Amino acid sequence: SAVAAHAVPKTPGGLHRRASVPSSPSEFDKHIVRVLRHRVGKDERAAKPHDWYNASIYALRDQIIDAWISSTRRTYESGGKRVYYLSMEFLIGRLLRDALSNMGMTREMEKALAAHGLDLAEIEEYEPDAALGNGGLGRLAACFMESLATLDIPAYGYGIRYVNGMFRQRIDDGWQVELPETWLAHGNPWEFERLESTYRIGFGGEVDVENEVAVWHPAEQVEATAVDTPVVGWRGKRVNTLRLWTASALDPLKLDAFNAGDHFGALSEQVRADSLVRVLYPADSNAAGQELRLRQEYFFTAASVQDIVRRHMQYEGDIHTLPEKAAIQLNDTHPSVAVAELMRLLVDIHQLEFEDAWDICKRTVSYTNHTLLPEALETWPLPLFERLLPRHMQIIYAINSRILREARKAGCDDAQIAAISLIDETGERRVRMANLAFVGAHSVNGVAALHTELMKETVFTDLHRLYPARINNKTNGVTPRRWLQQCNPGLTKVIRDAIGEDFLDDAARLSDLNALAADAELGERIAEVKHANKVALVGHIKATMGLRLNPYAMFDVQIKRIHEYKRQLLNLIETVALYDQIRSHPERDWVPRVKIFAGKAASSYHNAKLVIKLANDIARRVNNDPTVGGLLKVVFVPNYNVSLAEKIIPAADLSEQISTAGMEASGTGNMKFALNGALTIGTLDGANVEIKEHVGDENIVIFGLTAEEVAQRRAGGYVPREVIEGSRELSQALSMIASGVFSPDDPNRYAGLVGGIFDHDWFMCAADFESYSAAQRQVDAKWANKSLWRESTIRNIANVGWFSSDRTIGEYAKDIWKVL
Ligand code: B1N
Repeated sequence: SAVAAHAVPKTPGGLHRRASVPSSPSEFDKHIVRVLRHRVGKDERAAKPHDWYNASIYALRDQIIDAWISSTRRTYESGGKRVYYLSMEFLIGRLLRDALSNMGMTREMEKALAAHGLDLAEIEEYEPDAALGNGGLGRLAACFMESLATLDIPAYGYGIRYVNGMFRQRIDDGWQVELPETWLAHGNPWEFERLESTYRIGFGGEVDVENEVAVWHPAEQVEATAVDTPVVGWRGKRVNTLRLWTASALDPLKLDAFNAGDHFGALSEQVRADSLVRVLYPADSNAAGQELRLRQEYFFTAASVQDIVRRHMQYEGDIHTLPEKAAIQLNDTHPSVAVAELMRLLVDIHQLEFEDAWDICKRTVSYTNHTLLPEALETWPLPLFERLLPRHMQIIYAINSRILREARKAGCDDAQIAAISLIDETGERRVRMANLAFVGAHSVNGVAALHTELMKETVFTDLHRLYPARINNKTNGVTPRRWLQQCNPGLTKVIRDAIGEDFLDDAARLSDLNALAADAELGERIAEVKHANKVALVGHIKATMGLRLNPYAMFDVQIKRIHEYKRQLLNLIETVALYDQIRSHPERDWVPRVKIFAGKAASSYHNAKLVIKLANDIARRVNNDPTVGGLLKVVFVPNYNVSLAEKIIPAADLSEQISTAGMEASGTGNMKFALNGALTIGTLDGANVEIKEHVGDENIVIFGLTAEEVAQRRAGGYVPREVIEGSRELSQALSMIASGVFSPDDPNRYAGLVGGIFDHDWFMCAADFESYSAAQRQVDAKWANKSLWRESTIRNIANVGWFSSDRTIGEYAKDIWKVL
């Protein structure tokens, strides 16, 4: 009985309103109570907050399902092309607020809950984060899913339903401790298991040729079953599907073995299947080299490709039209094996000629590269690949000989051939997943302008020469629904009062704020919202960590995965230098700062974990030093995740985006901060370059070597020791850290970390220190000029609408998928 939201007319003022009845407060309230009784099984008086939480989601879900079904039907009837986004990671976080807001039902839910003495904000806290991702790559996939629905593009996200997503981080005595996160422990009211969408996935075995057709006889098989979650677009226009695969054994319990007393052996197949979907590999911008990871990749990719082909055959009945009806986007190389799997289905099952199959494959598949870090480029030892996927190995050889023939014909020399080959022959032979994705796709895109140029010049030089039209850029974006409207309702309201509502449907319209950039009253109102957000964060940190912070201080924030290239260490060294300066000259008018850090380190990444300990060691010393008083505080907030980001970003004054130039493919946190009115201090790396172009040089603080300069310094005898000796501040800060000022219990703790900077300084912390430090003083000066700071804040908000993932997805849709 719900009104399909996409049918809601647009009133002349540009305002969408829900038509009426089903969601009038009392009706919706009654619905929640009915759901509480019949689905949750609780009486109003006996219901605990968690029961209300479940009832709220179920009630809302009922409305979503109606829109979901009508979206699916609409796609089917239009016979349009579908987009399939294959990703190892979807970092979606909580869904309740997002779904409510996009369905236009936030107020109704608030009122309904209030009628029972409940606060929506408190109910929301019961929802666990769906943390099926590490960082930027996974969060991008989540933003893209939301924008696809918003742009009314029929799309499916395909991934793995990890039982344990990203680990929970506890800080014990300053050290990171990883604990399993059990997000499914209390059930997941958002998901729908689709038993009818089950596929067999094989591993190992051998390949025979029967009647001139290759037949793969896998040694093992598991079943992949679909679990669907609805993804609601803005204003409930469309509801798409996130389809995550779970695994089970064909024969979950071998009863004869069990009855014979082998109780564990009887369950071993199910245990093997479970292991495929048990954990997310907690490595960000780092390749995870274990066999289980390759099994995970093939498991979800094969299930997805089979599902796509099955759907296509069901609706179209002709495999040749696949490229007109399906676009498969590979989110990095993790699903690269899709190229070989699709070829296998086309050649072995649908019996197409290799050349026809190859043409269909290329026209269907496209690939996004997210990193140039050599350690993150996936390659698999050939013997492992061959043992696990013997037929795919044959297909890869066949593709390779075709590609290398093309390369020879185009005049490539031996070195170029070796670089293009799908097999790395330099040491132990390995399969190059990036080359496989590149050749099997019609489009290969980078995620920021600089990154895309560097792709052409570095990892893909020779493939780019051979296929010069293939590489293109799609600068990342973030969804302004979650990253402005939902996380910062205060700012949203101020903007709406200032320029009206158009920006809610088109983030580019935030530019209307430019006319008011110098408006003191607007500046004041935005500052008030920022202050309120800071007070809220101060309350959260007090409640969770017991630390008291001053909301009038500048909140200087670096929150992201802990990685050497992201240079949390540079920030910490500068923090120590500042601390030292304040102690020597406490009489100067220092700008009070709170340095906020948060982020997880991969469990096996020693230096990253040491950086976390260092942040905590520095915090303990600085925060308890009466001579710096309230001028400097350092805080490492544990267990960074999407929900924590939603609390911290709206409260930030300064956004730290300080990676070594050339190493951060794009960054997306940088966009979220600017959208919430923080100024960026950053290097000319990733999307920072484009943020600078959009907000203007006056409204961002840039420092450090450029990517080109970094490459030059690395090539030509960079001697960090000389740089360090040339800077008193830097030498002093490094010697404080190295000598145990912050680690009196273990004075040598940081000797190795600091030694690395003296010896090689691969990430150029020393080279960029002076420039960074000077940039920080520039930030101080700007902060001291209140009206200047406020104007910059407005200029940032006004000019980053372009970084909406709606714009990004619009470009993918037009240029790559051809669906708009
Ligand atoms: O992808 C993000 C970018 O904004 C970031 O700059 C980039 O670092 C990030 C292996 C990765 N690149 N590569 C990964 C993640 C998991 C894994 O197992 C690599 N993540 C990025 C979105 O484009």
